[in-house]
Amino acid sequence: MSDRLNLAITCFPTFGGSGLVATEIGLAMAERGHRVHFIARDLPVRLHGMTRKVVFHEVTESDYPALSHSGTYPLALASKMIEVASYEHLDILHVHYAVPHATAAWMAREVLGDKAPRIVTTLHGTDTTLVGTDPTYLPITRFSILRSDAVTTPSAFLRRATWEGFGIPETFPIDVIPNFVDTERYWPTRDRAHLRQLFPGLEQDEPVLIHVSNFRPVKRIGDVVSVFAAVQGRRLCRLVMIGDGPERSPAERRVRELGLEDRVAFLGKQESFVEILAATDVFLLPSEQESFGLAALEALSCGIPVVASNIGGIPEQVEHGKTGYLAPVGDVEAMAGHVLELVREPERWRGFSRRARENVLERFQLGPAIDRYEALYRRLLAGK
Ligand code: GMT
Repeated sequence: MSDRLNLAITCFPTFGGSGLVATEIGLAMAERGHRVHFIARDLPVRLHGMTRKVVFHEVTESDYPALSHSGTYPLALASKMIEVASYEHLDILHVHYAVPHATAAWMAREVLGDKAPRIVTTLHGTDTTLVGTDPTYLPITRFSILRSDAVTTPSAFLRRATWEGFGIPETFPIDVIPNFVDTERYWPTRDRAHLRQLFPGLEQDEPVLIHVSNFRPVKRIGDVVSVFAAVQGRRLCRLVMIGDGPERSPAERRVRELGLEDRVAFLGKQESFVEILAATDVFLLPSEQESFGLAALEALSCGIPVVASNIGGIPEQVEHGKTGYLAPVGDVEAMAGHVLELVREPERWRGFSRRARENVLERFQLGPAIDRYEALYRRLLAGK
């Protein structure tokens, strides 16, 4: 085995933490001199403009009518994995999401036999807590997890949920490799000019809250609006909403009904929004479930305190009373109270902001996380 690894990564190319984590791993491995391939339906969001560093292989499905309606993506993906593994002599196939990616990887390995790469599966939560344990998919998700050569999760919460949700014995090893953030890119700049472009009448000391997600029901977008409305009733403030999904329209409607449309900016999907994020005051994440909550980590890295629900992997990154506040799911009043404590007390806010950044630098930097993935790949190839 040479020092230079031949690695392929499969992820969903859509907006979402799993695709971002997969892309960052691939780019960082390429920076370290490894040969990196991405096998996906489309170019992952943050890979745009970076493709000279890695090789992209597009998965295309047949447009034959009988096939195009029968969910052939896993088969097309497995075939592409076989092709890339054979031509490129892959060492490692790192898939993000058990269904259908680990399943496709297992199919590819069955076909490739001795020449198959080792399969690393990183679970991200939705595949385990929401979809995987649905009886429709449970047997195949469980099988795909168990057949992987190594499995990782971004939080201890998700490791436990995987063991318990699938009836997998705790002796089955799952490595917790926390998600990470590029702390050079997510930097505490606090340049309010970006916010004044969104809200021309913004006062100098007017707090700005922010939420970033895919606006699915699990994010409880209604609670984001309710927390904002409750804070706004006691202290004038603004809200920036970044992302899109099924809950966006209802949220926009509610904001209009409340007469708050001039105080809320819905920006939709944004490839890069770090300057805006870094200039805001509090990040809101009142989700029903979150295996990790990568968007909150990006905020903490910019020194923005987080007010979130006390569920899933969030307490593993947000320290209650130190870098943010956690409250029970749906407790809008408690969350609004916490936001008010932060925006009314600048000294408290500064302490939270400083500790948030320090904590990220200490525990969630990109380099050490990539070291852990690389060590895992090498351990598998050494047969340990
Ligand atoms: O629901 C989302 O936010 C999208 C989903 C994804 O596929 O990216 O996010 C999951 O993976 C992220 C990266 O590990 C985690 O930060 C999110 O917490 C997780 N979402 C859920 O568990 C609901």
